[in-house]
Amino acid sequence: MIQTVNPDEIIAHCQAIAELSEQPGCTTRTFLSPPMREVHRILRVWMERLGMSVSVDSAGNLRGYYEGLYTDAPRLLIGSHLDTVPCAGAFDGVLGVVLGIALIESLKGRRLPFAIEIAGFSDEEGVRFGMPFIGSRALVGTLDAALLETKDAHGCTVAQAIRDFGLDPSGMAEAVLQRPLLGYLEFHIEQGPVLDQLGLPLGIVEAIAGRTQARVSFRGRANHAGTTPMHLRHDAVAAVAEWILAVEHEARATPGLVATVGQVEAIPGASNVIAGEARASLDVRHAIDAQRTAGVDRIVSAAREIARGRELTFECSAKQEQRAVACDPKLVLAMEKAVERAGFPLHRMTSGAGHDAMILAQKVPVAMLFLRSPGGISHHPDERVLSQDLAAALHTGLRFLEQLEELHG
Ligand code: HGY
Ligand code: MN
Ligand code: MN
Repeated sequence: MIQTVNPDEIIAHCQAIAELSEQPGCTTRTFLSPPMREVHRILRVWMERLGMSVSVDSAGNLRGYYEGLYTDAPRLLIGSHLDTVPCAGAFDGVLGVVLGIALIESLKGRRLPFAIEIAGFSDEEGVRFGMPFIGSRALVGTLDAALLETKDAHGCTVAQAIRDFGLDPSGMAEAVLQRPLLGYLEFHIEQGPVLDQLGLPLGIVEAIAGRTQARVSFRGRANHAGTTPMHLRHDAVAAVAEWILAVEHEARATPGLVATVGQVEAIPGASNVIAGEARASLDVRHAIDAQRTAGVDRIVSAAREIARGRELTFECSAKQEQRAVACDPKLVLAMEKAVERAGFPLHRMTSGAGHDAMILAQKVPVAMLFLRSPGGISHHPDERVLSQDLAAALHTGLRFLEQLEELHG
């Protein structure tokens, strides 16, 4: 096996970066929050030591450039996101950036007939602004003025957050990916149980499931918890509770559909007040768009039914649709050959999680390589990755670069 970067060093890098958090005691790093500065510094030092030129673009993406054999050589983009969900694990997102840099280090200065650009996206999870993929949208040119005016819970816009970080949102055009492009490669933990249950180190992603995100509200009538008889209540929390079970029932009844209510808020939220309003999030996913949208329609109809039966009103808003995305067949084949040449078992799969590759696919062919998630745990501090699977991913990555050399040499 080719001598690559020590996988334990990669784990150590990710764990050190996981300490850079806006929340003491757990890993929370949202769009351009202060700890992101130190993440950029650590990765910049490493990339500059490898002779790469490094910058931060107007959307707060960290960008590293490893020259090819000749100027204006086509480039392969390798990246993932540097932000996290609240109380996250140490590997979701950042592993894809660290593995990309480690792949370049494993080249030991060798130049290829293409350049490699590393992208550490500023925001994929959408935690701060309720809008995912801020960073990667900038690379495909869709982070437009309207999106830059999106406000966070404190009324701060995306554009203002960019200025607060010391960047200039008016330079967004420079963030757009430069052509010619070979494609985009994202290493990512699977974040689910499939590879772990099959006892496999790697998964070749064929497609990424589509997603509908929405905000819903049930409105009834707030009242006194002690004096209001049960048959006279219009309790919004009781309604949303009934609906959440209906959501779960729908998803269990539809093969390949997953649906989650991750946030619930009772208003006014006092223990001795019947809630006049209940707000909740909805996240529905399926590999086939028609199945997903049909599932969403059934879930919303169930909500209207429940509201009507309880004499409440129901509203569904802020829907964001992300269509399912197919990875590029040629790159999937090249990745399959790379896994085989590196000596690992082949397994093609669909990603239930969303990834920046869904956005990059609007502009370039994309490929993803999954690493096993022990216990299938993710978006949680217990998220892990195995050293031997990192070694497998690095070897496969080097073989993948060889495939591209053969194709574009
Ligand atoms: O939610 C997702 O699918 C991704 O982790 N942002
Ligand atoms: Mn995530
Ligand atoms: Mn992720």
